[in-house]
Amino acid sequence: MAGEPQDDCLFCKIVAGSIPATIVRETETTVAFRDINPQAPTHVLVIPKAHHQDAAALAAAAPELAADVLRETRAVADEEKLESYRIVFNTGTGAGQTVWHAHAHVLGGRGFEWPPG
Ligand code: D5M
Repeated sequence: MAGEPQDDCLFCKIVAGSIPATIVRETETTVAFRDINPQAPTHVLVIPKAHHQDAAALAAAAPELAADVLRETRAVADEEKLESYRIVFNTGTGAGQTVWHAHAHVLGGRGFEWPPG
């Protein structure tokens, strides 16, 4: 069910503390931790604690929680002293999503091209 922890979800396990992560921020509703495979000098993932499979599902089912995630991307950027940065929500296999728990990538510390790859 939307929002409920999933036994087979990697990010639900990070929320539960049953697998380790380098957590940089935590709120009542969100966790931010460093990506295990960083694509930029700063690469932090911001996730809702509740399980939603992707950003689209999160926005539809829990828009206030989606706003919490977005607010936390700003807080991470401030803490990491990023003047400019990229926020990415890969949504769906074709867009490169590999973990089926909604997450925002916060990437910074280098330049970025447009259009993205
Ligand atoms: O992004 C999923 C991201 O999750 C990808 O950049 C690697 C990251 N990842 C996978 N496992 C871990 C752990 N255990 N800790 C931290 N980061 C992790 P996607 O947009 O779904 O491709």
